[in-house]
Amino acid sequence: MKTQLLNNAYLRTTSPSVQLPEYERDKLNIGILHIGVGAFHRSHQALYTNELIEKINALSWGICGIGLLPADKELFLALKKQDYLYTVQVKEPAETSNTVVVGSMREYIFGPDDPESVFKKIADPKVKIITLTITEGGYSCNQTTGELDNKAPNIQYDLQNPGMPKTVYGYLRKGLIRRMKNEGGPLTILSCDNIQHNGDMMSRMLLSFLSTDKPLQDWVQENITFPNCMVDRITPITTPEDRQLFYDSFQLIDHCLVVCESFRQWIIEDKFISGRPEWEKVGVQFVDDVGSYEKMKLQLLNAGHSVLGFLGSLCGYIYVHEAAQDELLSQFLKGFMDYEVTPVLDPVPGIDLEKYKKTVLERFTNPFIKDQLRRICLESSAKIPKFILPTINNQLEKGGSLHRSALVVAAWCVYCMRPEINGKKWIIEDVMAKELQEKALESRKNRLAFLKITAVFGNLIEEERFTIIYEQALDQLLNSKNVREIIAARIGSESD
Ligand code: CS2
Repeated sequence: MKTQLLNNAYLRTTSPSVQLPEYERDKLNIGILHIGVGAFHRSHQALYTNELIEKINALSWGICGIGLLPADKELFLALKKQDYLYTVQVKEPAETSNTVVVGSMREYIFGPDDPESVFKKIADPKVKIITLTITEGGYSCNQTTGELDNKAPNIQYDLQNPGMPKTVYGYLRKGLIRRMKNEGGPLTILSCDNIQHNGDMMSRMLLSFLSTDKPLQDWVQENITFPNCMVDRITPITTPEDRQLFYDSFQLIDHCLVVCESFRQWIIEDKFISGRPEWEKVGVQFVDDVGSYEKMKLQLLNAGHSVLGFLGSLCGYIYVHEAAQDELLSQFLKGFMDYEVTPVLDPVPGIDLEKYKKTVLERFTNPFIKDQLRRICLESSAKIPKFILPTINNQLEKGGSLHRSALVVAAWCVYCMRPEINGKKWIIEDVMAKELQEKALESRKNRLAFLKITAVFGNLIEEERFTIIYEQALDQLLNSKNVREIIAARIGSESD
């Protein structure tokens, strides 16, 4: 069989080895701009949209991808060579695995090389929705005040240099000014990041960024809606081995391959001011208030990931499934979910929490996706405030258990201290790496030093009930050679 690069020419092949889009892709109009085309967007929203276009010929909802970061260039060039086609490979046991080529992304603009085209697209009346996956840290929200971090260098830059922006807010400002002037019509901005009330957060940050431009601010308030939504699908970093395996199976080269689990969920508040795709036809749930679903997912699944990320790494594991299959770690995680998270969750309509937790634990043990603990731990300075701190703060208010959360934070501190592990240099992949490492190292002498990072922990250091348990946990981790013993001691019961 002849080998080939996945591209438009391949769509015309008479004997494709994978499932191809059957709709007329050249008739697809751009109705959605997506900022931040990472693996998750491609395994989730773009795939749902692909299925919808396939199912009901929804040709007005094609996606234009947008990259704003210099690091996005590599993917942009690879996608461009493939006419923006890529494959999603669901990795599960044979009966649930499947492989499909996604055609919903018709275009891609790389902002740093061509900002003008980004502004133009934002102003285009045919565009009705802008979706975002810009990561938890991408919103530049100050953890202590909950407001836009005006002091962040890129925000400062964009506030002072409106011509050539660097941040999502700078791009939006220029594009929206044009949309307002050209009467491009209302628009929905849909954040798809793992943040509680992600839509509200986006709206608050954007309006604050626009505070010196009253007419635009007013226009945004009247013409843009920001639904909250909960997104879920575990999507590891694609590795060269994944691509090789794909090639070996299908004789097709795809530099933009995405691998993921079969589970997926997307729950959205139905507040689309300018119309929306009928995503409910492909399994998306629309609700009036997504708050309790978001909270459940962030504080159980995402936080659960972080628990395995730090403790699993300290135990020497590389992959999530290895850590999740370790009886000791899974018991600890179960206790964390049952005794520390569950008591602070709100009732979640239509969801059996016990079942949900069981499914999360099962998903973590999936060995086929080879999800990396490294992926989980990266950029934790933006994740912990969203995934674990709400639980700690709620438990402080309620006088509930904190032993496990405190150990997790202490484990993160130790994780940030390590100069090397198994002879390999330990790299903290985090925009705050320097500060994290400095404060972690300082903790050897002053046990509470790590908690002084207010950008992450807010005022947690003032909460004595937490700091006493945390100090104890850190002490134990630093003085013992056996992490497992310390974890075992904290499995305990509800009453601790
Ligand atoms: C993970 C998430 O980044 C993380 O720490 O918890 O990427 C997680 O895999 C997704 O949110 C799953 O929906």
